Amino acid sequence: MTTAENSYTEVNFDGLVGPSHNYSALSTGNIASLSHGGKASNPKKAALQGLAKVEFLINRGFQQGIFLPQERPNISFLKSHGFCGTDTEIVNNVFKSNPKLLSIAFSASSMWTANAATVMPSNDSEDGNLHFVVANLSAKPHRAQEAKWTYEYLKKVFAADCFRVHPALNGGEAFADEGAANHTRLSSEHSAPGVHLFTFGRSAWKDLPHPKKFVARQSLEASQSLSRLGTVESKSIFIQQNPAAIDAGVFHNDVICVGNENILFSHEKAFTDKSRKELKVFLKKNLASYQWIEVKSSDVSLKKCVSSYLFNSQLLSDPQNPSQMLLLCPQECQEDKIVKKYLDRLVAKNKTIKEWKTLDLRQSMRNGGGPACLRLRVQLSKNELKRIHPEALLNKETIEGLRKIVSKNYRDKLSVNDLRDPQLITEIRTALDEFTQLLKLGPLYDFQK
Ligand code: SUG
Repeated sequence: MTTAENSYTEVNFDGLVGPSHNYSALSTGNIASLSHGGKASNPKKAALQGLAKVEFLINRGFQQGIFLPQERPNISFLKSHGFCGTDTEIVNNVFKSNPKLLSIAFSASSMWTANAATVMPSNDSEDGNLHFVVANLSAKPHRAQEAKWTYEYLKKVFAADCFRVHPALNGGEAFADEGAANHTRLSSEHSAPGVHLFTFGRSAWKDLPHPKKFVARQSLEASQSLSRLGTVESKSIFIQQNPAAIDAGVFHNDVICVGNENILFSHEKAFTDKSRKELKVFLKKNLASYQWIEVKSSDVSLKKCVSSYLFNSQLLSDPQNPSQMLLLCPQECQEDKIVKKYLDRLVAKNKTIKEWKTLDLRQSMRNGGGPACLRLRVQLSKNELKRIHPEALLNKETIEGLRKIVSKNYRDKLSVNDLRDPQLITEIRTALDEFTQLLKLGPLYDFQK
């Protein structure tokens, strides 16, 4: 039975878009990233769009937390590749010798906090702790550099002894892990014990079907280690992404599947046939009641799923009316007639998902990051909620403060060539310094130490 003391809430921790947000085409397999490479970005707009999402959710009664942007350029990363001198000299030399390396060092990709870690809550874990396993993101160099800072940030925010923050998995490519983007928790309600769906794209050692065009990021072996570390093995299933979906641009499972409480919303082509069958049996056996809404290709094609990011929506239990859910979608879903028609039909006939809304997150979408990519979900009991670093939770005032800092310090135009401008480093550091002062979370960055 759920009482006030053992009730759980979901807090979404959004990644604040950093001042170096740009389009560098760093992510093969991610169609939006590749197709926008070289275009000018608007970091100010990107961060304001993200904050507008957070504000929208707070106004609707949801709890929100924040991940501040990571320090960029990552000078220590560049030094580890043999560059030396002052920061300006390093940036200039890298730009001349290997501009891709400079793009990596400036990447603002830590905004997509669905890839920060995998979260396994205390109502599911055998040891009764809330577990975070930081994602190693080892499939892409610009993302792999995020893990170290993410670990430190999580340790700071979730410092109490009821939280277990595990460092990223060791073992390189064989254990490549992309965090919560390939993990779905289902339960009859947030407070009830749940089951864990771990999705992988390949195996390091097993001979499994694999995509032909792109390389799958998450390994089965990594997913197994996550479940072990979170002590949720007895409630876990490991399901394989459909290689054809990966080839169509589904580089993370959250591009084609989202779950919340007892609803699983996915496309019929999300998983291999074998995994789809196993999942059916698993859900039947482990959940008293659930609804699996599977969208057919004849209703929405794989291609349209990727271009509209229909499944990268946030499926949220409405705090005002917990038996109902809201689907928060990117603007692109409104603009696609077929997707819009599907969503209108869904909310008209579904008894739980009663509303869909859209937000403009185009700056992030152009790099392949929709609403669900921008947030890490954390299920917290009432007691655990009291024990997290309070400054990492947002309210209207702190959102306004962040907005002011963004408006004052962020550029409204940034192209890859601008990354060598020495003034950019100063602007970035000023913004990061002001964020940490506002939220009293510092020191967080090397330049502050
Ligand atoms: O890892 N894009 C990210 C998008 C991550 C989306 N996250 C989830 N689906 N949860 C990625 O591919 C593009 C960066 C660039 O090209 O500059 C990028 O990293």
